[in-house]
Amino acid sequence: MSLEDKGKDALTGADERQVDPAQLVERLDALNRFLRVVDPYLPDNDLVAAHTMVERAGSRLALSQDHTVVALAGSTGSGKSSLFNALARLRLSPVGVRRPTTGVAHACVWGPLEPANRLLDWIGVLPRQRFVRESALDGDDELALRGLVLLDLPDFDSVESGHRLEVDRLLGLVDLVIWVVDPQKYGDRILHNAYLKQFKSHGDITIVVLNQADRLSTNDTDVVLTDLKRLLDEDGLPAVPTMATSAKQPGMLTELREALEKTVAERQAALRRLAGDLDSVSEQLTDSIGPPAAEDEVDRATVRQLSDALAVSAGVPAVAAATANAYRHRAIASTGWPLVRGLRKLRPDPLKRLHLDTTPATSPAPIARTSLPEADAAQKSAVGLSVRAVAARAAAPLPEVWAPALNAAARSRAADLPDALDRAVARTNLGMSHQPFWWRAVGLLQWLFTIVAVWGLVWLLVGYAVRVLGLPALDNPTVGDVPMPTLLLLGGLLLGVLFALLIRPIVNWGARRAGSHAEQRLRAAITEVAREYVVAPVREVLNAYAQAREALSAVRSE
Ligand SMILES: Nc1nc2c(ncn2[C@@H]2O[C@H](COP(=O)(O)OP(=O)(O)O)[C@@H](O)[C@H]2O)c(=O)[nH]1
Ligand SMILES: [Mg+2]
Repeated sequence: MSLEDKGKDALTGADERQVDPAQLVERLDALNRFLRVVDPYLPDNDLVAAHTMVERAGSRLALSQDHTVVALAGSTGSGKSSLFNALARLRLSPVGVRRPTTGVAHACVWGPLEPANRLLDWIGVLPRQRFVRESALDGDDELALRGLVLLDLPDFDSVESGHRLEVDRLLGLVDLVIWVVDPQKYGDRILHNAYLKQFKSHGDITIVVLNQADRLSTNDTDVVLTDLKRLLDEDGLPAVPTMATSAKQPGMLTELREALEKTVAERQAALRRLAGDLDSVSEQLTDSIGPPAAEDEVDRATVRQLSDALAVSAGVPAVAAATANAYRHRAIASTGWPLVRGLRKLRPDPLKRLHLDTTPATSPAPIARTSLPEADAAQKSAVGLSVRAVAARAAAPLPEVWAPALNAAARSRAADLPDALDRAVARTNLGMSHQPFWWRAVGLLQWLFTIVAVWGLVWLLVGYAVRVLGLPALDNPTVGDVPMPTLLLLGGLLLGVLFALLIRPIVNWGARRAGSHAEQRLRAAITEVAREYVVAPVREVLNAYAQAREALSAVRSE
């Protein structure tokens, strides 16, 4: 640091930071990104300040950066207008003898007016309140202030409430504020609480002057300045430059002029102001961002609980039971005793009754609809609870402001759920499209037994007819003592019945297996629906949270 710089630092006493414009723009972009990401999810009220900041910063950066807008602010009679005139060395702004004084700001531009006009349009200073301090008039005297745009603000404590609103508006736009206090009112509560404390992230663009110091002895000036510094310390502004000034006493403005010259030369005030705004806005936003949350925050157990509830509401147990019944029904219809088969086939198929196709899932089923009953109230409320549990699980590590968004996301597609579940059930391949090979084999055997029995019966009948008609008797072979036709008839019948009985447990076992296979496939389909309709929207919010978190840390990084 050069000697000259040291001198200047001693002059202002502030620990000033250098703001890199490129970095500032990066931080602003990050804030913009943050807002874009969180806008759909967080309450508008929490974001107003940030939105305003981004917009203001964009406008200010697009306007002249060669100009520094400095406002003189303070309470009625502190001497703002007098200081304004004294600094401009003109009689521009009416010095208040009557109250209330003017409610609009006056501006004085050092250098040509034209380039500053757009800036003043944006700030909202009426053209007729703009004055020019042409350096040409003063030779080199005013050259050091070229680029300064000085504003004389209305009184913040005016009896007209509109004045205060105008002050607040202007304080949000200017690059640097000189608070003008006088020996009587420097401790004013409103000044400290409503204004200076709110400017604590703007210490590097704040100067406090004790005006009317010509009315105090040097000693008293020191005492008041010390007390003023103590108050500023309490306001959270320990490092702001303070100085005694007088609008009346020639020479008592030198320190202030030098501070202004330095500010104008550095062209940093506008950037520092925006950086300070970014600091305080991002500080407020930190409440909305907590620890990192992984997208897979919704754990398996929670998803499982949800898909269980959905499965019940979609009638999965009923369909699984119907599949088992259908297996039994079809098995008996193909492996039973031919007569029993015929009777079986008269009864409806349990799956077809539910309009459940047995076609594999690969075949497109455009109007797939089951005729399962709608979920009842208890099932619906169980689904509601599990959906909320997903939201709650995802919300657990996040700050509370995110809970409503997660809840809304989890329920965003609730209305489409029943249809989606029904479609999923209808499209699931229940594994019932092919007849097992052994059914056919057993079926053939049963036919064989039946043919044998019928053969025996016919033989017996023919033998009987021969006897009745008195024809020469047939020579009936016997096996042991039993005649062959009887053996064939009884053997065929017995084998058929025995086989049917033996097959039963195997059919039952197969039915249970078919039921549980169907249930597994249905559950997989239901879990897909749960993921798509409930978990995915929640993940979207979690993803937004992660992006917002990253963006905010970029805003806060310096
Ligand atoms: N002695 C003295 N009087 C001042 C000084 N500054 C302003 N005044 C007087 O204080 C009164 C209010 O000044 P004015 O500039 O209108 O204050 P404003 O309300 O803050 O704009 C006027 O009568 C000024 O003459 C100063 O530095 N010394
Ligand atoms: Mg005034």
